[in-house]
Amino acid sequence: MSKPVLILNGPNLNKLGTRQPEIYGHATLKDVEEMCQKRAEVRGLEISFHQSNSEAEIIDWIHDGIEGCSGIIINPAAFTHTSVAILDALNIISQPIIELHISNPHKRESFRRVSYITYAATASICGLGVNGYPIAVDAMADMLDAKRP
Ligand code: CA2
Repeated sequence: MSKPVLILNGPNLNKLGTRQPEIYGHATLKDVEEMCQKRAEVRGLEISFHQSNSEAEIIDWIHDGIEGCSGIIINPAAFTHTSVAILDALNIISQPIIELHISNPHKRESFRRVSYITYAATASICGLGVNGYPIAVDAMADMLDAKRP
């Protein structure tokens, strides 16, 4: 039995769909989880989907993933631009890591152009709206298939 892919979401993403639809769209995080679940079923993956406003909780999930996951898809939200602690946790992970953003941070405020997380990411997806999530699930499935003997 293969290990689940962790899908981790950072601060304020629990409020997705309630404001700034011009940037983030109308889908809620529950809708996003369902999109990921559907794509994961098609690709034969198990996912474990989480959101937290706490940096410590996100780090604890990453630590659990050291032995307990086959890969990590992470939208660190604002922690992208601030958290050396999440970067350090991701650097312990040897499985594939996809950094994901709903918006394209590069065309927004200049502080969003800096990502600490990119240093640990195998790949990054941004600017595709919430469709980036099932695309990330597909990309993760492809990477895991490629690693299989
Ligand atoms: O584009 C992304 O996915 C971001 O990671 C979202 C973060 C932002 O700080 C990053 O620069 C880019 C913000 C998440 C806020 O989430 C909400 C979205 C809509 C409504 C309420 C919260």
